[in-house]
Amino acid sequence: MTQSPAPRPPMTLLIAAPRGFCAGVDRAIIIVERAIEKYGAPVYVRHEIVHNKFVVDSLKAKGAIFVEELDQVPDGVPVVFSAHGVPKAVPAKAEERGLDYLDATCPLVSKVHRQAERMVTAGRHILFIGHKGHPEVIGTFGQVPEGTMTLIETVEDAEALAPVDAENLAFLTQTTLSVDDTAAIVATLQRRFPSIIAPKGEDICYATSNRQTAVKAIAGRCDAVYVIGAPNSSNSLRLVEVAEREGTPARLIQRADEIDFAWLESVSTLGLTAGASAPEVLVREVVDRIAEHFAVTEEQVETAQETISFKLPRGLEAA
Ligand code: 2E7
Ligand code: F3S
Repeated sequence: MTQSPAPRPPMTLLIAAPRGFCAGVDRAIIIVERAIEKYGAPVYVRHEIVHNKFVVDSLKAKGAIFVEELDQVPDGVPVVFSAHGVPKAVPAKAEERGLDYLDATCPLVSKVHRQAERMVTAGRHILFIGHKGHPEVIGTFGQVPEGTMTLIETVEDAEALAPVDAENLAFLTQTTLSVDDTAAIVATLQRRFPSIIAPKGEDICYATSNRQTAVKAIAGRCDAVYVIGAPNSSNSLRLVEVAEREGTPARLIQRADEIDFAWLESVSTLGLTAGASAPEVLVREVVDRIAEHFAVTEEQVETAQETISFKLPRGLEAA
């Protein structure tokens, strides 16, 4: 007699919304796709267009070639700059070489770039709150002359800073930071340097803050949280931190094959979210894989609705 399979234990999935792709990521991916349609393959892309292997591999399959530096792009082929932005020297070099280039920098990053230029023109020294080595940080530093911007990563950095002219400061931030950590750094700077100029509006973007609010809303009700995203995705890493700070164990996974079922053994409510560069198909893949092991009940928890979209660069609009 064949034995019937053991019943699957119950599992509630609380799925945060908003999650996943933001308007800047949608736009950046479309730019690569349209560039391939317009110019034909291959189209080069400087840096991962967004920090997600699945997205990068899908675009590779369509004819994109990913490189880290412009000098890896052969003469005569078009190149796309990633959503994270590039130092000014990069488009300048592309022009010098006569390369066709398309800039997929998120418009919200470009806005920070323009503010940096304006602040430096006004004679201010900029304190830039961000994570060392991240491409967005490298791109923003590359908008202004060397020595006019200082990186602040932590409250300790803000406390230790000894500026040449404390009366002449401004600050800006990376777009994907922790809202709470940044508020603490800004409070420190404003206490120490009361005349510091703040950015016009918030630099942390709507997508970053909405995803943090959403994961915060579910974390307290969950035994554990999975964030779908890549290890080099700043905004995804921040979502793990936010969940952990609510006292809930949280982990980053890229795809369903990284699910640790031993970790889920004592979990009856699991939170799920995805970073701004992680496509919804990967969320579905994770849900479906969990449903093979558990009797799943899904609940969407929505803390905001997003309607924002960005225009494409001229020449790439739909026909
Ligand atoms: C561009 C910018 O690609 P991501 O994972 O990038 P981060 O900056 O979070 O590592 O996510 C989309 C994105 C976010 N910010 C793209 Cl500046
Ligand atoms: Fe732009 Fe924010 Fe997305 S800066 S690329 S809208 S995460």
